[in-house]
Order: sequence, then C-alpha cells, then structure tokens
Amino acid sequence: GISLRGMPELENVEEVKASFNRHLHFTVGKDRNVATNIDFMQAISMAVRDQLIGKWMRTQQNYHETDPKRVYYLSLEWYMGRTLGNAMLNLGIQGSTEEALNQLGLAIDELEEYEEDAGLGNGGLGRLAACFIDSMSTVGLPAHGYGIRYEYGIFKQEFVDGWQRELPDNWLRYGNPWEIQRPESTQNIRMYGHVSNGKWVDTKQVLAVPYDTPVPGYKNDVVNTLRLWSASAPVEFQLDSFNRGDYMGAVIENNVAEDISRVLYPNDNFFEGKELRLKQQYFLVAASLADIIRRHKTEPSWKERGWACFPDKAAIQLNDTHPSLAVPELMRILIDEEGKDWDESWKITTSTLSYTNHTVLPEALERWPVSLFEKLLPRHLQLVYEINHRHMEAVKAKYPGDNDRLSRMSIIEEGGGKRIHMGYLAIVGTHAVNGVAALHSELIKKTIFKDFYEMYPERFQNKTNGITPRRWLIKANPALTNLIDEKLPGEKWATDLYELAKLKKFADDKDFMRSIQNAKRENKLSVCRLVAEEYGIELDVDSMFDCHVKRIHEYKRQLLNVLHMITRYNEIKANPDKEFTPRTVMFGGKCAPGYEMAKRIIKLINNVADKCNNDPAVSKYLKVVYFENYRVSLAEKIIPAVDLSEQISTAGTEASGTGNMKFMLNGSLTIGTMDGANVEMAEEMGLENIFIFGMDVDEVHALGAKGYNPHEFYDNNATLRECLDQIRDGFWSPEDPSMFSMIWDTLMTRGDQYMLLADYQSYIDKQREVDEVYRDQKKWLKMAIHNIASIGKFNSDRTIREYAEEIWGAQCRN
Ligand code: DL6
Repeated sequence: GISLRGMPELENVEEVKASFNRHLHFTVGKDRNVATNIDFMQAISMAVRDQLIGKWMRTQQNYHETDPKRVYYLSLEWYMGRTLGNAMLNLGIQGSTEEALNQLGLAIDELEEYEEDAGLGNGGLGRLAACFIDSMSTVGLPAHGYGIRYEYGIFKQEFVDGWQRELPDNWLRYGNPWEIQRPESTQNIRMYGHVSNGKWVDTKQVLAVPYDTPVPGYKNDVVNTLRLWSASAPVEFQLDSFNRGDYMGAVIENNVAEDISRVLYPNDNFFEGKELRLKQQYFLVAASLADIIRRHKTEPSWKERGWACFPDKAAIQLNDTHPSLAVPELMRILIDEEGKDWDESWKITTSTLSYTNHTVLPEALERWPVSLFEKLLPRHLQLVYEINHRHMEAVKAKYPGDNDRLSRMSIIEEGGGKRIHMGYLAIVGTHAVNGVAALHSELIKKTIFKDFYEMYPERFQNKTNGITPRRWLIKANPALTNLIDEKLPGEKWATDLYELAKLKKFADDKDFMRSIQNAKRENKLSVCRLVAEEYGIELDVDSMFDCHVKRIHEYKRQLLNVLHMITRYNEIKANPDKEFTPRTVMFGGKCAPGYEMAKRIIKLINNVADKCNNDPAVSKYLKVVYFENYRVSLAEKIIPAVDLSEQISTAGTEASGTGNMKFMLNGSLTIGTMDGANVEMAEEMGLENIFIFGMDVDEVHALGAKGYNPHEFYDNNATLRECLDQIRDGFWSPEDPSMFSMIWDTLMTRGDQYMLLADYQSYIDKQREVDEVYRDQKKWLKMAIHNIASIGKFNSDRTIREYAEEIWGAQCRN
C-alpha cells in the first residue's frame, strides 16, 4: 500500500535530515529555538528542491544535446496550488521526508499547510494548464510553460455577513522557495509609440525578468520548466525625467511599468477590455516568443537550416485567445527583424502556432477595440489589417459574391467602434483549433466559428480535457489510493488510468465495497473536523455530502441548486413527521468582484444556510455549508469526501468542466446535465451509473427558438412557485425583503437566460432518485466503483499524448 508514497529509505532519511538542517541554518538563517513553522516549511521545501535540481539540469542538457521538437504552452493563467507535496510525490520521497521530519519532531502534513497556494488562475482554464504541465513532464515531452508572475494571484474570499469580500492575495510575502530568478535572460519589451516609414519607433520599454519553477514528471527523472515573467522598469525608463532633474519622480514612475505583472484579472469566462490587461497579454507573448527564438538560435539544427527548421522544432500552444497576439508578434519579428517576406513569415507563423478555445459564451470572447490596440501596438495593428485583408481575399476567392459571409468573417468588426475579434485572428493565424470536450468541439463548428469551419474544416479538432491523477488522487486521497494499490499492485495505473477498469470486477465484492465505503467515511470525517473547527458547525458524517464547487456564474446554475435546497426546506417544514434522507449541501467558489448577480447568489446561499442550520427541525435533514475561499488546496481536501457531485450547467454552456472529472476519480456520483465532458463521462461509465437530468443541447436550442417563457413553468408548478415567491417576498432576507428582487427579476422578468425553470422539475425528480439510491448503500457503492473504474479517458496524460500526436508533432519519451 505504501509504495506510491515512497518507502522511507534509511540513507535518504539521513540525507533529508541533514539537508533540512543545513537549509534551516544557512538559507533561512534560524535555529530550532527561533524558527517558525513557515521557516520549517521553507527549509524542507529547499531540501526537496535540491533533489530536483540535478534532474532538472540533466533534462535541460539532454534537450540541448538531442534537439527534439519542443512544446511551448502559453497561458495567462497557471493555477498551480501548492508545490511541496506534489514535488515529494513525483520524486517518490514522501515516505523518507515524512520520516526525516518525524525524527526531528515535526509533521510534514502540518508544515505543508503553511505553503501559500500559487493562485495564478481563476478556475478551470488555469488549473487545466497546471494539470497539463504535470502531464507533459510525466509523458516525457520536452515542454516549457510560459506565464506571468503576478505579484497578487486570485483574491482571497471572505464572507462579511454572508456577502463576498475580496482581500489581496500577497502570496510572495514570505518568499517563494520554488522559483529561481534568471536576470541574465531578461527581455526588453516595447509598447506604445508609432509607426514611421514602416518602423515602430518612440516606444516605451519595460523589462521582462524570468522566474523559473521546476516541474517534475512522475518518477521519471524528467524536470521541465515553468517560466513566469515579472515586469521591471529599465534604467532608462524615464530618462527624460532624469534629465529634467526629477530623480525622485523618475524612480517612482517605475511603478507604472511594474504594474504590468502586479495582479491577475479576477474574471472567469468574462472579457474585460482594459488597457492593462492588453499590456499583460502582449508582455507575456513578446517575452516568451523572444525567449523561444533565442533558445532555438543556439540549437544545432538552426546552424544548418535557420528559420526553415523552426516549425519542426517548436510547437506553440495558445491557451485561449489570451496569448493570441502571438500571431501578429511572430509576424512582426519575422518581417521587421528577420527580414523575411510575408509568405514565408506566414507559413512559419501558422505552422508553429495552434489555439485552444475554452468557451462559447459571447461575453467571454475577446474583442479588443481597435483604438486601444492602436495606441499600445500600432505596428501590430497594421499587421492585423494586412492579415485580415489577405484573409478577406481568400474568402472572396472561395465564396465569390457572398458579401454577408465576407462581413461575418472579418477579423475586424465594424459598427459601434471597430473591434478585433481575437478568436477569428487565432483561427486564421494557426494550423489547428481545438475545443475541450467532444460536445463543445462540435458546437464551435456549428455556432461561433461556423463560417471558419466551412472554410477550413481540417483545422478543427477535439481534445477532451483531463486532470492529473497524481494531485487529484494519489496526493489528495491516500485512503482510496491505498485501496487501489492493493488491488492493482505495481504503479502502472498512476500514469495509465485505464488500468482502473480492472476494478470493475470488484464492483460486487463485499469486502472491496466495504473498504471503499470506509475510505470515503474517513475522508468525510476529515471534512467534518475541518468544518467544526472553521465554522463551528457539526456535520452528520452519514448524511449525503452533496457538493457544488466552482466559480459562481449564472450559467453554472448554482441558483438551480438553491431552488432544490429551498424546495427541500419547504417539504421538511410542511411534513414535520416525515423522514428524509439527510444531506449536507456544500458550496465553494468565488465570483468576479464586479459581478452583481453572482454576489447576490452567494448571499442567498449563505442566508439559506443560516436558516437551515439554525432550525433543528430542518437541520437534522438538511445542513448547508459554504466554504470560504475555495482554491486548489481546499479542493484537494473537499473532493475526496464528497458523495454527490453537482454538474448542472445549462446544456451547451460549460465547455468541458474538469471538476466533474475530479469527483468521478474520487468515487463521487454525479448529478448533471448532458453538457461538456459530462456527456463523455456518461458514455464511459454508462447511463446507469450517473444521474443525468434536464434538457440536452438540442432541446435547449429548440426551446430558445420556440420562445422560452418562464411563466409557463411558474404558473404550472406550485412548489417552484412557492420557492420563487419566497425569494421575491423576502422570506430568505427578512432583514431586507427586497434583497433578492434582482434574482426574481432575472428569472421571471428578464427571461431566465439559462433556463433554470425549464430544468427545475426534472432536477427535483432526479434528486429524489439520488436519495433513494443513497439509502441503498450497496447500489450506491457499486455505482461509485464503476465511476472510479471508468475514469481512464479523463487522465490529462491521455489528453497531452493526443495534443502531442495530433497537433504538436512532438515525441513523448515516456
Ligand atoms: O478547458 C478548461 C475550462 C473548461 O473545463 C470550462 O468548462 C470552461 O468554462 C473554461 N473556460 C474558460 C474560458 N475563459 N476564458 N476565456 O475559463 O475552461
């Protein structure tokens, strides 16, 4: 059972102890008398880091010597969470480290809690990048991640009287033992200015300083690099102010340049067209491309073939359109700096770049105002116009006379202030576009990118998302890991999750079922302790843990879950003698600070929680917990303890979801719609092992076309009407009866965009069925085992191998 954690080896234990002591004394500069837990955490982190360095240097040296095709993953978000536990796991030294610290009277689990999450992401998109980089190392891809080293990551969420309050996430305050600054690889980035005689002049400068973090593969000696750029003002930044003698002013002005990497924009699935955000995007793209090109110019293949070899040696993946300035930037480098002609430059650009789309929501699609773009990047604007001109000519040639199509397909949108459609630019400027689940990849071909699909069908692909089993099973859930290990000895399954299919034969095995049940119970008890300590709420460990964690967004329909809770509350109150299946409904998630409706949804959940938890007649059957500040490290604690996973977005809105996969891997059952990757999960496990309800995409579209009217559902459903009236009339906010009128309005007078009411009854009915199955633990456990055993496809190693093979043309060496 202990094999995956790494058996403590005596030699290793002694070495870890010595290294820990050395770092505590000489790096942290403390002795045991004055060291704090943060000091201990940092000392052990550096001791572990030391074990990565040799493998890291050997890996990079090997890349240089063998000159393989490299993969570059460009992302504005890297939601890494904590590093220490993951590094120990991938190195196979969890056991020895734990033992070493034990001998010194310290507990590794406790020290790990002192590490800040690297919260450089908002949600799914940023966490996907983090899972991908773990997988890229594990499958042995020569890969590099590029991003921004935000000084402040995603804000810390706090509740004040049930309302969300945002606090700055000063994650670097105590230093970051995992990063190494590389000032010698600093890049000079230019912005603003104007174009004169085809030359970009009078630009402002900012320095991009790289910080590298090692990313180990799972027990394979591969260590890749995540390179994050930090903005720094160049000495000459305010030369004219210096010349004017304003020394103090000049130094203070440096802040403006350094603001570029100050803070992550806290929006998930929402485009905010701010100048600073555009600067961040360009900063990442310009620094990364310059760095990539510099590297390739030192490789042997370059000496022979020059630029001709570039597309054979580099594949650059754009994580959504956020880094899609790579298209005009690479063109600018090739034409303006390298003296290439348009056609050759275009060939190199499009064959090197590829683009992943992560959403069809119109409010999330990036459309930069031309005026803003021109101010910051005047030369790039010229190039975008030229790209569009040639693109328009190609459309004309293929569809002569089709002027509607021509204007629909323009990268430059006219009317109401010109805008650049970055999705269109990304499709035109790359050789591959992919969606993130089968349904989503089909949808983009039929909806937002229909015309582009018709013109370039061969560019469109699907790459169904995945998650890393190392963090989300082995690290997060040792109880379940040990059980799997007993049944599937050897470590094959840790990288090949399809191996778990072999567990199907134990789905009816009484002993195995009991072990699965016990493991879940153990995890639930940990969460009970956490909830008791943090919130003073006593949970019933035997109640069904029903969990809805993700960013708060109307399309994800946390409100539909609220309607279910209120329905349940009303039913319990109306039937004081009836017995119900006890539930603990758990929520977690932040909302964008400016998202008013989402803020009210959070407050409503907290008010419902208060009323339920404080009414003994209700709370024995229904408790509600809203976890504050949901983040990667908290997800690792909560997910293994969940019985029921809520994945209830309106069909066609959630591109994939990845939380859905994390729950499935940890033996939770899912209640969900036929949306995103839920569809493929259902396909893998069979409809008999998942609770699917509601309209599918076709039904959603048909209802929209026919004309959706919330009143039809309100008028014909008394229990639904009661819930909605309570929300409108202040039953859930007696202190301010009109508090939730915005919610009523959204659902009843503003058209209920996400069709909650249409799916309400089907959701309630399905929840009844869930209750019934939960009371039949034998059936429940059998379903849970089938979930775990059907997870194979959702391993991010599988996803990455597909990208490598079908988009990047790069070799996985493991
Ligand atoms: O692909 C990762 C993740 C999906 O699992 C989610 O379904 C999707 O909502 C999310 N998309 C975004 C889009 N943001 N922008 N732009 O975060 O991607």
